[in-house]
Amino acid sequence: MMKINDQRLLANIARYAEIGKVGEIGVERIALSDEDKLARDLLKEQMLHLGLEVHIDQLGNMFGMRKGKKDLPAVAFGSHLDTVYAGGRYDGALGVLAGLELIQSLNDANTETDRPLVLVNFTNEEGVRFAPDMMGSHVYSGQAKLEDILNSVAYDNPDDTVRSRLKAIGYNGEMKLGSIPFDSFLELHIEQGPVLEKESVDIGVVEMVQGIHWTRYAIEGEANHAGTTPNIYRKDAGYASAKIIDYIGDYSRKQANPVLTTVGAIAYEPNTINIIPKKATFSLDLRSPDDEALSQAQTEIDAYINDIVTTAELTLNKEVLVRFKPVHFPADMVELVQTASENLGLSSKQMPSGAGHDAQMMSACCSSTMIFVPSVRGISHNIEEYTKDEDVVNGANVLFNAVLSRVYATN
Ligand code: HGY
Ligand code: MN
Ligand code: MN
Repeated sequence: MMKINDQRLLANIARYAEIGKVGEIGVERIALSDEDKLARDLLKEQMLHLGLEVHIDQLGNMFGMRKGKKDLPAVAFGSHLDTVYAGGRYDGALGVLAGLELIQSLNDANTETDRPLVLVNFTNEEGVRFAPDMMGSHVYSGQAKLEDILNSVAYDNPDDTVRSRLKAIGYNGEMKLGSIPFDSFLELHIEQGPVLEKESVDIGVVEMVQGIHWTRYAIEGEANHAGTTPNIYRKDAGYASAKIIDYIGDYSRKQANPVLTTVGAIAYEPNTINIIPKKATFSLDLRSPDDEALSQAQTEIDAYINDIVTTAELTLNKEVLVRFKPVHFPADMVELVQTASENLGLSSKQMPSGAGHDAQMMSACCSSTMIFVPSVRGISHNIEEYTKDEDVVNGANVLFNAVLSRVYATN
């Protein structure tokens, strides 16, 4: 079994965590921001230092290619360097930097492989400023049109588009998406949930990723005076949205159905103590491993929203942002990770992923799978996000050996 250089990987993770540092251990590196650029520039420099061919595609996805002895489709691995607001240092970066480390370890050992290796940093996995999430891998795998995505507008600034920000940070690459053929894609990632830590298991062998629906709603009523307007004359967008958000929360809690519902973002206009809200905008994030249950939840929640809006004589604008189906990874890829974990003497558990990932998108174009390592207290998308050094190293070694078991051409 080959092993990575533990201290070098841990030092590199700490180095990237300084880019967009928040508090003690947190990181905020929003996609296509200046911080994202700094991290990308460092990755490019390190890729070149390792002798990799660096390619940037038209959506800013970054590829570091290590040639193989044969001209075959590449074994790819990686993740994303962007984070959520007030996020952590491991979500995404772990997969990219463990990939960089395994390449450096192969260079140290002067080991050649039949297949080329490609390290990938996908653009805008988090989707927090520009929808959809998993943007770079979603387009790379042919599931959305590049032009549509380049025109995606930032939630918080209509002047910023994906196209304008890619240009601003110098990552509006030339390479057509999908020009590097992949044999497979492997992603090491923190679990971002409590299971592995609770069950004291070293490695999560991910079998599937649940489906995701993202929608944004804007309800419009009429601003009016909080003191002079009797209830019967009110067109109160705030009150309507409160009833809806209560229904959405109950939907996931009251029924024994496998759907998680989250209203993560909400905004009132004019958002003033003595004015009845004219407008209420809120997001809806639905997750389920069961696509039927996901569609059913979307239908029922939309019906409830329409009913509330109509009865209160308000207006509604609904924007569909994401409709990603659950994805099951191929058994042979899951087996690869299972075997690598066992060969390294690590305990493992086959499990689903609650979060969306680039591997979920890459499944549409090549054999993909994921490796999880424990999240302390199951915390993620939070500046307290933490994974122990030994778990970081375990995950990187499993990725290393899973990749090695795929790089020798069978034919
Ligand atoms: O939303 C997700 O599950 C991922 O973090 N983008
Ligand atoms: Mn992630
Ligand atoms: Mn994330």
